[in-house]
Amino acid sequence: MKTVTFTAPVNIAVVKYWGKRDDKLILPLNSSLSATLDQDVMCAKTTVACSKEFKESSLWLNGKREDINSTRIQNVIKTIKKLALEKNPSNEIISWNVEIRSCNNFPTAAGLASSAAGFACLVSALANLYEIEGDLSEIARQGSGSACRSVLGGWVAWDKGTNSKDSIARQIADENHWPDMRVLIIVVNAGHKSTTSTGGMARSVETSRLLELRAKEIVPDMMRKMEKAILQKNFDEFAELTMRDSNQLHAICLDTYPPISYMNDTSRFIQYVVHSINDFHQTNKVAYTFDAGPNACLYLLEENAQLVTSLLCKSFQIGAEVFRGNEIPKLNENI
Ligand code: 2P0
Repeated sequence: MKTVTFTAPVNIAVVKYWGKRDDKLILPLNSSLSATLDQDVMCAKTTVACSKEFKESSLWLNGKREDINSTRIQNVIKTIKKLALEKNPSNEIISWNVEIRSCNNFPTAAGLASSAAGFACLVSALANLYEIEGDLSEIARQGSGSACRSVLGGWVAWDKGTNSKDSIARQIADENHWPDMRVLIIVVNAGHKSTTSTGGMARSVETSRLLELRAKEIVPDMMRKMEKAILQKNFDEFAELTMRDSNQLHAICLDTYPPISYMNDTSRFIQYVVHSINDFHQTNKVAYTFDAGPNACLYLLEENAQLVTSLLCKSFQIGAEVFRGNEIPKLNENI
């Protein structure tokens, strides 16, 4: 029997991936860019074991048995076993059944990049089990698109590429590049989202003309600007681009037919508070971004963390008053 355990971090995109041009290989319509988070806070942990004694292969997610024969899991396992066979045809463990046990230390399928961390982790663990070396992002991508960005640390671009080999992750700056950058995650709802990312983006590809425009005209320019803002550590510019890109994703979701709403009233309240804080200070102190769920990811610098968190808390207290039917206070004057 051979066992390995790996952890892999979540990544939060600032230029979002939304839409595939090839569903099987998971090739995206547009390039995307994200920051990989520190993995001691949010990560997936996966143990893979293989043994001659195992009667069958099995998959366990957060303690619950799941179908190991799902296409994506099988694509990943088969690709890695094929590489392992090419490397060492006499490696007998390749023919043994595997047991995969994975868990997240944060809400699963709540729009917090759980599949990204999960597949990045699975691919790293399997590669280690079968002693495969080299770039793993192409394989992770075939498990879940955004997973290819989680195999690298720091600021990571996923170039849309022209084929499977070059549609991979590229580190644009390492984890030490912007040491005072922080991400604050506000869990608005930890439940499973009603429209999966995969289903949502397929519907957008079919029905949204805005998505076509975004992929062709907008993202290439956005990628250049975002990369530059990150390399120059220009927070004001970075924040505006991040918020615009998030808003565009959710505009596309509304342009999808039937429309998809991932953000809820609490998400929009957070969006409003962030703009109020930035307007009041006449510069961007904080940026929101929302994935395929209502939860908010806020990017901010360490020096503003206390200011922003206390203003958010105050705003939620005011919000509760409003909810009770009291008059809407002017937020700027209250903070
Ligand atoms: C992103 N999301 O760039 C965007 C923003 C959600 C919104 O990547 O079908 O779970 O497995 O390739 O990777 C979520 O999509 O979708 C995602 P599949 P995935 O982070």
